Amino acid sequence: MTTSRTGGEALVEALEIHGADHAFCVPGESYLAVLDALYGARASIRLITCRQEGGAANMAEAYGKLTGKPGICFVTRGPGATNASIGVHTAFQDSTPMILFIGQADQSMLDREAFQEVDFRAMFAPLAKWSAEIRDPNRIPEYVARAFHTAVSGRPGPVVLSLPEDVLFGECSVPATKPYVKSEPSPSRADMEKFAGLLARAKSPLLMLGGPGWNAQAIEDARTFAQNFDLPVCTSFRAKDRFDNTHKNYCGDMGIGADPKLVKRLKESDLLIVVGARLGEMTTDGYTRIEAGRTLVHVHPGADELNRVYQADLPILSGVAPFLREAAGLNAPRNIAWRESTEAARANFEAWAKPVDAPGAVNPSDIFAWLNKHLPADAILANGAGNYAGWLHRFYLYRGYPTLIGPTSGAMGYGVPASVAAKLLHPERTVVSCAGDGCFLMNGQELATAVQYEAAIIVLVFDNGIYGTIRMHQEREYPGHVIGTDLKNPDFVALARSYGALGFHVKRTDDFAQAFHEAQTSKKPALIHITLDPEAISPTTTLSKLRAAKK
Ligand SMILES: Cc1ncc(C[n+]2csc(CCOP(=O)(O)OP(=O)(O)O)c2C)c(N)n1
Ligand SMILES: [Mg+2]
Repeated sequence: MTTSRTGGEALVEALEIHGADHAFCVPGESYLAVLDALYGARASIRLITCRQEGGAANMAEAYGKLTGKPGICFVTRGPGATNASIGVHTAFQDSTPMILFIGQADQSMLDREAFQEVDFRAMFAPLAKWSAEIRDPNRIPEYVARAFHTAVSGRPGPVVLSLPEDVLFGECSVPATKPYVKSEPSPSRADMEKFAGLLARAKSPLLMLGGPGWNAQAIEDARTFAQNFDLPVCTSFRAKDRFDNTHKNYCGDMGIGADPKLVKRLKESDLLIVVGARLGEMTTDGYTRIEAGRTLVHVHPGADELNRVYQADLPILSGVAPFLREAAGLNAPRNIAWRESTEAARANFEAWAKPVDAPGAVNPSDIFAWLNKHLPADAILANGAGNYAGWLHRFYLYRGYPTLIGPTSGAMGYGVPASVAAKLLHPERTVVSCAGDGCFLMNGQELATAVQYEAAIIVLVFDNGIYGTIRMHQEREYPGHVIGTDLKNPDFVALARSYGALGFHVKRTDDFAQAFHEAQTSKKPALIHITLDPEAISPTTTLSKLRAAKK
């Protein structure tokens, strides 16, 4: 039996063996040999052609978030790779498994600044978990196997592989790779004994959930553990779907603009148990929320994340799932000292998540309250960055996992492509993309991809005519000095229709239900343009209040 095949064929063969079922791309002549091999493999790998590499990379990233398997993205040399870099950055910050393959110039041309030549190893060194260039077609199975393993192991993240043209057209004669097997650290018995001891001595513990490596069993185990010990449970920045927000133990989101009462609880807790989350700038509000004096247990699958900023009293190198399996089996004391405190935490959260008054004819908090009532528990909500996301994350109640796909990197333009990937993976589920007017136009072109592949996403465009987040900071720091933050927008409804999607315009809160219902029953991609009063800048303040505050 001969093993001879082109480099392109060997690469796609390896993808099939490792279980890739989708790949997201913008084509380039630099990797025609891969495209041809994908033609041969079209029954097992669905190739999604996008309109901009930023869209393709974000889709691959969202695929990684939703499946725990590396999202696969193919792009061409310099211009393609630079466009795709945003998705790599997000995958890094979000610990998402992903592999970006880049068509590279022929090796005989390299180091002459050949057409679109970039040293991708150097370019992606600080952006990716690992970046490499394959120089010999016979080493393709080895590199691809390592790429899959690296992307999923420890703290997951993005891998970038550069593929010189001669390597793809060349001959590969080595045997095929074996499928990768994910290895995941578990807590030791000594870890769990120490942990049980700390819990037994605690008076006001708090459990914080987040990060990568979750699955249905881990979600279930987190609930069992929290219930058994009646722990108040919060989630880290953009991880609100790791615990049912309607559960009596859920007490809020430790993201941007977190509930001050929750922050106070964090500061006053004597035992903070962080499972899976990084203790990053957003979750700690600039490294201010966690102070010395409390006992910290930090569970994380990446050794480099433990003790990175905060010295843990008990650092546990473990995936979230194996840790929670053990934690769910711990025996709780009969009398739990903090039971009333947990009830109070829940009452705070319920008050915090109640709709608030807002200036203008559309109140975003009422929109999310409506979605709480009408979306199925498994609906997926995607978002990018902007103040509109503050309304979403304060008022929408996530009830299943995975249902939240939003970047901790704070990348605008993520929501539309991410929701396309989600709908392709879960055609039976409702998938809603939330965007600001600024955010939407950063990757709104992927509405064409949604139409092309019949991915019936529902895009909510919250249009306040400004880059709201920046205007908010501008008014606070330099009141009245408005520059660079006004937007003159297209007619979003006409734009959606020109793509072949449905378009609706919502000018009053009460119009939303009808528009959403029509979008949902149409089974077509749809955009709902929601006009907001720019004054409604956040649930806690208005632009004029901010301006007045400094004067
Ligand atoms: C790719 C990218 N570019 C710039 C920023 C900086 N930034 C953060 S939020 C924001 C404004 C978002 O505007 P919009 O989408 O209209 O939402 P709004 O804040 O108005 O609700 C900007 C420019 C960013 N986070 N990401
Ligand atoms: Mg805006």
